[in-house]
Amino acid sequence: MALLLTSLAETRRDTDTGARPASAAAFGQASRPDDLSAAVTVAGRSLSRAQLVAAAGAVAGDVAGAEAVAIVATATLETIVAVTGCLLAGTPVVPVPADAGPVERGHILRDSAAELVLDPHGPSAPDRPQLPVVPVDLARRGDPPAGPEPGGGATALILYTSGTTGAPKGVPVTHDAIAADLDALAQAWAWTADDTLVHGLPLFHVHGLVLGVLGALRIGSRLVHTGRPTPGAYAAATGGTLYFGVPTVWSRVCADRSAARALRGARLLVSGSAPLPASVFQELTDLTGLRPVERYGMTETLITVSSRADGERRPGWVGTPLPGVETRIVDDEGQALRPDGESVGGLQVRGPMVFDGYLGAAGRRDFTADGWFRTGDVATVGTDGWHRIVGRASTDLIKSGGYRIGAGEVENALLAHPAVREAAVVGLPDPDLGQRVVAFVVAEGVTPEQLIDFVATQLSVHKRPRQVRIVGQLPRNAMGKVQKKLLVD
Ligand code: MCA
Ligand code: AMP
Repeated sequence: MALLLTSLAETRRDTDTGARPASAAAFGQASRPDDLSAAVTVAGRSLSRAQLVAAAGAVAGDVAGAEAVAIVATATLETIVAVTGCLLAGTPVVPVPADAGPVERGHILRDSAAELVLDPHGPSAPDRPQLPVVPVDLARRGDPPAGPEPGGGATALILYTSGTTGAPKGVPVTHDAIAADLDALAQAWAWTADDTLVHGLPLFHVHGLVLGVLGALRIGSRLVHTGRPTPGAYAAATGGTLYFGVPTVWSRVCADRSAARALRGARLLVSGSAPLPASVFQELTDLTGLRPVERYGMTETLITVSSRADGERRPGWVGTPLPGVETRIVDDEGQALRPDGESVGGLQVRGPMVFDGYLGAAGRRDFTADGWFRTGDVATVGTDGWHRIVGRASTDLIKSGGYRIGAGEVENALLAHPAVREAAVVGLPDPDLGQRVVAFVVAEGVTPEQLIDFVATQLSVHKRPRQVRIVGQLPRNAMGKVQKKLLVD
């Protein structure tokens, strides 16, 4: 297989003299001038490629042989070093949102069977006290273990993502899937080592971690992570050519006109993770002179559809399938629909970046017999192959600020509060976040604010309801099922 972190492997080869395994000294020394310049910057702190490889080598020594390693994924250089170290060692990485509350973190650690926790901030108390917690120290130096590279089919990451009900599910993502996706994106976006990638997205999801970190490391472009994805930080990043953001970020950039104008020198602005409103597309174009590239994907499939650097960009449309990807839309019976720009159906995808099934799940329930993954998104495809995402089949998956949030997980968190008798969670349209999480709750002796704080302490903070409405009863049909459509209306 092609090594996932090819450009880092070059750093090792350049500093090594032959076919023997790279030595510790070799990892610590740089022979190319660019190995000494800042390759990765996070919130103003930088590492050269050689420093990154050396510090990651030390981590690799800590984690080699573990079944899986959890990383408390703060937006820091330490997280990038920790992830790189695990990948070099062939150890699956389980990124844990830094603000995950005890319920969410406990589930992720248990379900993934992580054997140790890498924590950039040292040994804080995790929710499984029996797990060893290893700090990440940028000053340490080491070699990855000199064994064979992991097979391309080996799991690189186990990412946790919301389903409609219950706790988040683990998505194993292989080295090969990531490599295939990044190479396809590099082609579509003409992304090269000459680029400087700028973004400030969280490092525990596909967007910020796979595209935003592993993409830069594989392709060899410089990475400037701004710590937070604020308009001011994007504007202040020097030398940026390629910028990533979720629609909320782009809409906030547009609201800060001087920040938007500071991006005029960029090559490509890329939006994804949620629908980019046509009005934001237009405003961004007017302010920056750049028509944003939109792309579509999922944790389970990585990015599968995108517009191209050398092609048209259409507001409201996410482009055409990446090289190697097949898509189709189907009706309720699973019959393929014609790509005529009008028929609306369930979107299914196939390709080398699509996962094989959820961690621990028996069978491939979310795949058709002939291997197509049912995305759960509803789309239309034009005669020219362009895709438009119309919405989601289920109202129980909410996209807020680009985060995928399962209504069931938030409902369960609310029901764990002693004052709550019933709860129904929906996503309502929101001008800033796309959708905002709103909870309708039957409860006594508790305020909406107390319930919002309760969820924020049990789960990741971004999953908290932005609004709680205390009601006398929930609308139910004759079967007793909550009628969420009535709540949304
Ligand atoms: C507010 N805060 C609270 C509470 N209320 N803390 C505790 N309890 C409360 N009740 C604090 C938060 O901790 C935070 O603190 C601050 O208020 C602001 O938080 P919040 O309001 O949640 O942030 P925001 O400004 O609304 O965030 C918008 C955002 C964010 C920055 C756009 O949504 C974001 O980063 N989205 C990116 C999501 C993403 O990467 N998705 C990719 C999924 P403090 O300031 O101290 O932190 S991958 C994917 O979708 C696929 C594959 C794809 O296609 O890419
Ligand atoms: P996640 O697994 O968190 O990556 O969320 C994946 C979901 O995000 C998809 O199933 C879509 O519903 C949504 N999504 C991602 N990119 C886009 C996009 N460009 N336009 C519309 N929806 C998107």
